[in-house]
Parts: sequence; structure tokens; C-alpha cells
Amino acid sequence: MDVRAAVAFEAGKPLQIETVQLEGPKAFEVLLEIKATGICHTDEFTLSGADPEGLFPAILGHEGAGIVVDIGPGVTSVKKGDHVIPLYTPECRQCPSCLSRKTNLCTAIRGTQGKGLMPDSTSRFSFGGKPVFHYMGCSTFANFTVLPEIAVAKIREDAPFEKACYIGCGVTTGVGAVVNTAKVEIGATSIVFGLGGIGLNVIQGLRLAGADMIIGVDINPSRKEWGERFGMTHFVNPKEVEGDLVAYLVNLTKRGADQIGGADYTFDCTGNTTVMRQALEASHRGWGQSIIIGVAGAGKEISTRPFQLVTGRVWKGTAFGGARGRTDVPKIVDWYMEGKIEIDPMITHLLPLEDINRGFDLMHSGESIRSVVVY
Ligand code: NAD
Ligand code: 022
Ligand code: ZN
Repeated sequence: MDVRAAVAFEAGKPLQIETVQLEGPKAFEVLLEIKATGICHTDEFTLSGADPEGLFPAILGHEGAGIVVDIGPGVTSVKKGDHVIPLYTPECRQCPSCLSRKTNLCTAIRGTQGKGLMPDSTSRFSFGGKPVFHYMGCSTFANFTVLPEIAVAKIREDAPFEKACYIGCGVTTGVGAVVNTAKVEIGATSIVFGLGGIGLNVIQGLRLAGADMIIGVDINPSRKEWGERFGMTHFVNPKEVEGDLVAYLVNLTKRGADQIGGADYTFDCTGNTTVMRQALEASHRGWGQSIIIGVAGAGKEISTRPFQLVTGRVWKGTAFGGARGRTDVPKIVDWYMEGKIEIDPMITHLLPLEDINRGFDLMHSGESIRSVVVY
């Protein structure tokens, strides 16, 4: 069938709106009509050419929401008409990782997904008779796409697509990092580095978890208001701190009779390896946990003195907020619909597919929190 897509033909070039061909779903696959998609950092990372695993031509996009319009043989978990969110981290419930209960990183289709292909090692998309790669198993920058059934989460039908799509990456990553990865308890102290589309969701996750002190750190002063909007209690602009930022944050979090500072939980939402070190070192001696959410550039390394870990600080990382997609994503949609978490104010821009490149510009300039393309 003909579908409308924003195609990434070459690294460093804008996306091109084209009519491309899409084959129907094979066994255990579903055809989705995508109704809305967010534009996220990793789309930009791949499009820029900085991603060494980036493949071209490809249909990018991994933060979508839509409707099942056809199912292939053997599909049992969803049916035509179901509202779904595509999952770049699938949940097969059968592989050793899913069965371990210790990780959300399902391995069922990992190999082919990373190569831009469906599980049978072919692509469903083509342009001018040549195959076009899938992206993160989702390719939501097309109004129709094909996914394995283990990579879609069925959600309630009253959730608006242009909001629910954000749960496909940013919301689940930020809120999940707090709830699933850190398991923050009531009364905890916390520091969030980077108050963008991910950090603001960490902040609202911390508010939901009942954290006492939620310190936001960002070099963009306009992010103070944004943080406060979602529950941040203190704002620190590193550019305005005289002397060492870590010492400043440790002092700010001093509590108890021994007056040892440092936060119970810190989160890196920048992808900057210097910030990752600051986040670890600003966590509390003996029990502080620092969660890396930001994705660093290719070849980057993190470092700290072993003393930081020997004295009980823990460095952790999280992918998709530790969420098991088919199980946890529908619950997050419920939290949104019940008013437990907010999404609407973070969707700062709605764009038609034709203007998708403007969404990338808005991300670069720091003007947007999230831009969403509505088909
Ligand atoms: P964003 O650009 O919207 O936000 C980043 C924020 O960090 C900005 O507000 C910026 O001003 C701030 N910042 C930059 N340098 C800083 C510094 N030195 N100190 C303090 N603040 C600084 O990006 P986002 O959409 O929020 O994504 C953040 C990161 O999370 C990206 O690296 C993204 O790839 C990653 N991510 C990871 C996962 C995962 O599963 N692990 C999922 C989604 C996104
Ligand atoms: C989403 N991300 C960044 C912005 N939006 C993002 C990027 C990468 C990961 C998670 C979120 C990630 C962490 C760990 C992995 N990935 C490896 C998972 C594994 O090997 O099992 C990751 C994922 C998908 C892809 C590449 C890396 C891909 O489909 N190409 C989840
Ligand atoms: Zn993303």
C-alpha cells in the first residue's frame, strides 16, 4: 500500500516527505495506522549522522500512537480497531530476559531490530523498488507502519493520540526511571540534571513518588519555571554557582544530625558524561543512587574515583524507564487519564507531517519541550 512518510535518505540532510510502499503484516505482525508521533532526541542523533549504527535510507520515529488496522496470521494479543503504542523495547514474555524479571530488555527481536529489519530479516518499506530501513522497530514517521505484535501495547480508547504518543518514549522513560529503576520512596531527596522532555517527567515521577526535595539543575534559566510547573522544589543554574557545583549541591541537601549532604537519588537527563559524574558525586555517601538516563555520544566514557563507589554510591542506568512495555505502558496511560501525571503542557508544538523538520529545529533551539506530528 501507499503510505506518507518522512524519509531520512542521508545523514545530515532534512527529512523528505514521500509516498513510500508498505507491505502488509506477516505472521505475528500487525499493521498500524499512526495517528501522532513525538520527535525525540535519538531521531535527531541518528539523522545527524552521529549515531554509528544509523542506517539510511530509513523511516525514523519511535514515539507514536495509533490504531491496529490489520493483523497477520497467528496474532492473538490485539485485534483490528485496538488503540496501541509502539514499543522500541518489546516484551515477548518468553525470552530469558523477560523471564528473569530482572530487566525490561527483551531479546526476542533484538538482532533484526538493530539492523533496521523485521524479525524475518526483511523490510516492509520500500521506495522506488528499493528497501527502506525500519527504525528502533517502530518507524512512526509514517502514517502506516508494521510491527511485531510483541512490540505494541494496547491502551484505552479514550486517550488522545497526540498526548498518548509521548508515553511511547519520554513519559515512560522519565516516570519509569523513578518508579521502576530507582524505586524512590516517600520523603526522599533528589536531584535531576537536565530539565528537558525527559527530566521534567523525572520531576513529575518524583512528585508522584512523594519525594521531599526535588532539585532541578539546568544551564537554561527558562527551565526553572518548567521544573516548578511539575513539582521541582529548588532550581540550580550551574552557570550561577560560584565554585564547585557538586559541593554546592551536597551542601544544599544536608540533613540529619551528622549533616552529611548528598541526595538519596540523582538522575542524569543530559547525556553529558561530565554531568553524569557530577550526578554520581552529588548522591549521598553510603546509599545514594545515581541513574543514567541520558544517552551519551558514540565513544564517550564516564569516570569517577573508585572511592565514590566504595563509600556506597551506586551508578545505575535505565532504558525506557525499566518499563515492560505491554504490561506497564497501559498503566501509565491510565495514570495520565486519571490525572496522576500530566502531559498536555509538555506538548509545546503540534505540527503536520510536512513541517516535521521544523520540529527538529525547535529541539535544537531549546524552544520546545516536545513537538508532536499529527497525521
Ligand atoms: P532535552 O534536550 O529536551 O533536555 C536536555 C536538557 O539538559 C536541556 O534543558 C539542557 O538545557 C540541559 N543541559 C544540557 N547540558 C547541561 C549541563 N551541562 N548541565 C545541566 N543541564 C544541561 O533532551 P531530552 O529529550 O530531555 O533527553 C535527555 C536525554 O535522555 C538524551 O540524551 C536522550 O537521548 C536521553 N533518553 C534516554 C532514554 C533511555 O531510555 N535511557 C529515553 C529517552 C531519552
Ligand atoms: C530513546 N532513547 C533515547 C531517546 N529516546 C533510547 C536509546 C537507546 C536505548 C533506550 C532509549 C537503549 C538502551 C539500551 C539499549 N537501547 C540496548 C537494548 C538492547 O540491546 O537490548 C537501544 C534500544 C533500541 C535500539 C538501540 C538501542 C534500536 O532499536 N536501534 C532500546
Ligand atoms: Zn525517545
